[in-house]
Formats: sequence, structure tokens, C-alpha cells
Amino acid sequence: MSQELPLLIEGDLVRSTGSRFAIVATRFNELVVDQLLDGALSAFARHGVARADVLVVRVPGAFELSPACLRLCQSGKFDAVVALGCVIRGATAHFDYVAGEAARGVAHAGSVTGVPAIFGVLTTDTLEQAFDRAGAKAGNKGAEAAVTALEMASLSRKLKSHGL
Ligand code: INI
Repeated sequence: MSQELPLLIEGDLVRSTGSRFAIVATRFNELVVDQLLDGALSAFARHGVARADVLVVRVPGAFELSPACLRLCQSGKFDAVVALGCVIRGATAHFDYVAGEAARGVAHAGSVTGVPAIFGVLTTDTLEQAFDRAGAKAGNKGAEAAVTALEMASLSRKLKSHGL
């Protein structure tokens, strides 16, 4: 007999026992990205995820986020993978390539593996805007990304439990 589906399925922010997360963070624009990383780690901690259950991987720049995310997603060892970086339009003529590849690659890692891959990459016009979004004025995109990872990990488990 087929199991009846509920009318609504959504993730919660409760960390399930044994869940593990990975964060891939760039060294490029390190001052900003370290703020995103702090935000992500403290958001995980506030939701009951022990530091021992979060692997941090550093890569050179946003262009390198995709292959690292893909490997971590493919490993089957993590409930979600968070990509953190910062691409500033004024700082590079190839902004669109670097930012575009980061977005495309992180989305691809999540789509092909089914493991939630979360895009916590700032794409801003100025360094000031980047700092604003890394905890100075307009929230912390790293913290938001960690909370999104928790929700998507939970949603993934629930969908699986319904055979979806
Ligand atoms: N990488 C970033 O993460 N942010 C940037 O703003 C940036 N800029 O300005 O060029 C950047 N470039 C490096 C790139 O991500 C690669 O590391 C490099 O091209 C080697 O593949």
C-alpha cells in the first residue's frame, strides 16, 4: 500500500543526531570571508552542532569552490556543504566569470549529488558592501548559509523518509 503524502513538507532547524557539515571557504578576500566563516560556525554552534562535526576546507578563490564542493558532496560524509566566498566587482575585470562559475559550480555539486550545497558567496560592487553583509550592517551571509544548510539537511531527511 502506498504511503499517503502530507500536504506540506518543510525542513526545521533542529540538528539531527550524527549529522555532519562541511564548509568550503576561500582565502581570497580573507578578511571578509573569515567574518563569514565565524558567522557560519557560530550559527551552527547556536543550533547545537558541535565544532567537531563541522569540517572547514580552505581554497584559494571563488573559482575553486566548485570542485571542492563537488568532492565533499560526493563523499557522502556530510548532510550539507556550505560554500563561502566574496567576489568584488570593482576588484576584477573577470568578476562575471569568477562569480558565475562559483554559482554554477556550487549549484551543480548539489544537483548531481542530491546533497544540499549552499551558496554563501558575496557578490558585491565594493569592499564596504561586502563587510556590511559579513556582519557589519546587513546581517552575516555566512550565518544565513549555515542556517540554510541545517534547514536543507532536515528537508532532505524528511523527503527521504517519504520516499521522495
Ligand atoms: N577570487 C575571489 O574569491 N574573489 C575575487 O574577488 C577574485 N577576483 O577579484 O579576481 C577572485 N579571483 C581568483 C579566482 O577565484 C581564482 O582563485 C583564480 O583565478 C585561480 O583559478
